[in-house]
Amino acid sequence: MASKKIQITPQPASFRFLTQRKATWISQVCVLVRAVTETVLSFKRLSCVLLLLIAFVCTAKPMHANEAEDTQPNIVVIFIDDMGFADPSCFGNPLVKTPHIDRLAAQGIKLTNFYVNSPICSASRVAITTGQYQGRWKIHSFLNSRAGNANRGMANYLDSSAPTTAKKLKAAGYTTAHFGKWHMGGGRDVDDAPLPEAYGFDESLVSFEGLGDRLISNTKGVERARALGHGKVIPCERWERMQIQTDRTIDFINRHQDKPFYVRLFPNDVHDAHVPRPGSADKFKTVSDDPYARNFFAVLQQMDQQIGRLIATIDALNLGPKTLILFTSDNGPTDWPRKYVTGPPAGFTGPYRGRKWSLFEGGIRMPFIARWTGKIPAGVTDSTSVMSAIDVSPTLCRLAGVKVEDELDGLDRGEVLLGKASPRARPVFWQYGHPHAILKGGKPEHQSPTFAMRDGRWKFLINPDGSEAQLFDLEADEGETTNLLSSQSNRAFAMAAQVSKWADDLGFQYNDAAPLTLPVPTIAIPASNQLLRFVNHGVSGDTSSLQLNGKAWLNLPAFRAPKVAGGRSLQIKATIHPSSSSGVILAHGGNRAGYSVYLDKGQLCFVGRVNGNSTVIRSEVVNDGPASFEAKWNPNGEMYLKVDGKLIGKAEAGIMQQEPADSIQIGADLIQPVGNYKTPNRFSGTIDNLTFKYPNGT
Ligand SMILES: [Ca+2]
Repeated sequence: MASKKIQITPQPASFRFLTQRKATWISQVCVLVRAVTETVLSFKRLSCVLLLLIAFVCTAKPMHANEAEDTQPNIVVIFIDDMGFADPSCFGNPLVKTPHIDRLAAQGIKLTNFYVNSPICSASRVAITTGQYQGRWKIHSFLNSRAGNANRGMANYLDSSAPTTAKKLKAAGYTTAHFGKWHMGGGRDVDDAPLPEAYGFDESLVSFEGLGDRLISNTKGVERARALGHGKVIPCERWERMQIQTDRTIDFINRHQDKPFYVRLFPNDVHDAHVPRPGSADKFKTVSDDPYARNFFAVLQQMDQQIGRLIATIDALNLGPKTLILFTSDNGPTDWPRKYVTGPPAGFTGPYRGRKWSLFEGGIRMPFIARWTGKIPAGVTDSTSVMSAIDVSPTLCRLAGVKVEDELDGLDRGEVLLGKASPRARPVFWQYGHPHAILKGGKPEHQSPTFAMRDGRWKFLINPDGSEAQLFDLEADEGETTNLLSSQSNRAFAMAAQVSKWADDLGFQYNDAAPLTLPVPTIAIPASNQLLRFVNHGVSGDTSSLQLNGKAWLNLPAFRAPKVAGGRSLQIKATIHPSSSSGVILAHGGNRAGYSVYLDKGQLCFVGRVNGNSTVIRSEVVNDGPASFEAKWNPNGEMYLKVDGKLIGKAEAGIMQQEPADSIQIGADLIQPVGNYKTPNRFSGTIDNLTFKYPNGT
């Protein structure tokens, strides 16, 4: 196995180089020894020995440098932000062309089974940077403010002791640089994150978020960034960022074309908001009636043009045969629930289910291109080999002849890049969601369980409590539509056991005693920028109108509940048509902390519980409605209730010190009652347009 690898990857190239170099030295030393021996016989040959000695000293060192340059490829990694699998036209964009990316693909290899390790920025960036699962560095989701990070059990930045490709290549003689989005720490109120140079980069120009010299494209952001210090803050327009980042990359390549270099171009495009150069979206009027979509296409096209400029530079310098170029994206395309109001959000996932924030394929399977002229076969598509972003670091290091530590999670996939398809020797695992992130997918069917695993053709997904277990055969069912849990239960059990072992290794909670259960019917309720998928126990209707018959209720498992303790604001709004005089509309409770809105003898009540003490605001009798209400709990501890737009009352409830213990229930309060009523206190009637608001960043 090991010898097979050595034959295929260019590691042997450097091995050959070492062997050749040693052979050269040995032959030169032999010549010297022979000459010295002969000299003993004849002092007349002293001048010859001196000449040989001079030749030896002069030729040995430069030979080393020249050969090293021949065997160490330049490396360019392009990591687009929020670009979907099918956004490049060579991966299936149905509406617009990306000719420069397509040309790169035609000159290299396309992988259609390449995965990032997270469906969100920071976490995905840590994995591709380190070659390790990001959970090892406690960066499970996007990096936020200190409080936002602490609430989710996350670090504020990538520890600078983490292994990185840049450190290893720099140690091997490469000149290194990072231009573009960083988002591995430094920004908002985090001013003590290490600069990119601490991770092995000789040069950098970052953007939101990172420290050191950085591009910032909004006025408030510029002020905030300047207040943080640590580098020059360069204001620019949003549509200028990628051109500047590409300019810097081109300048770096021009300056370092004679020695091995490693450069990362990580644009902020094509992340929303999509703000193209003024006027540049007009040409897409024939493609889409939606101005939002047109803006996206313009940003995508500008990104493609910058990629074209970069590749043209490399080719004009005749660096193609010496330069390995990787091109991919950090996670699937955006999926804000609010975008569905006017049309689908921007970005294409091809045949794949789910988008950003999802462990279904659309969130993590990315378009991937590798080009190395003369080394990587041109125009090839590998549609079987699984490769993951954690594999990028060991693969690049091996191709550069650099040692890779055993503790990396990633595998050397150099042979795949060089055109030899092969199965990945180990499964790939994912964790995204509770307790570090809330699923934000804009459609209920996009939201995935917390854990996922890909092994060969099989994909398995599961929650930490065994729920929503799903097994898919991706070769037969790339859209993840047919759950094989029941028909292939032994395979599912075996994969669940592997997920459990991996979760244990990474320090994630996972209850391996819980039975595997199938997904159950849910109804999604909007909550700020999220959809909360409540498990449906007999409720009729849909998101906009819930009909409860006195037995039906909805339940959001506690692990999915947005956090509310510690002075976060919360707001609940709905219009009710009650057919019973009492009953719980919504309760999120426990006997120490919680809140509930309920009807009591025809009066609407809002109760908050802090340290076991209840505070209640009670309305006049609303009879059978309709009555619209707004219940709000502010971060300063003040609650209020409005009915039909009129303020009913305010109260000082204080601040919950701990999260409510139970799940969130609609239409009943089944475990520990929050209010002064008896469980289950079921509601009959209709609840229309129920929405929550919770703070962002949970
Ligand atoms: Ca991203």
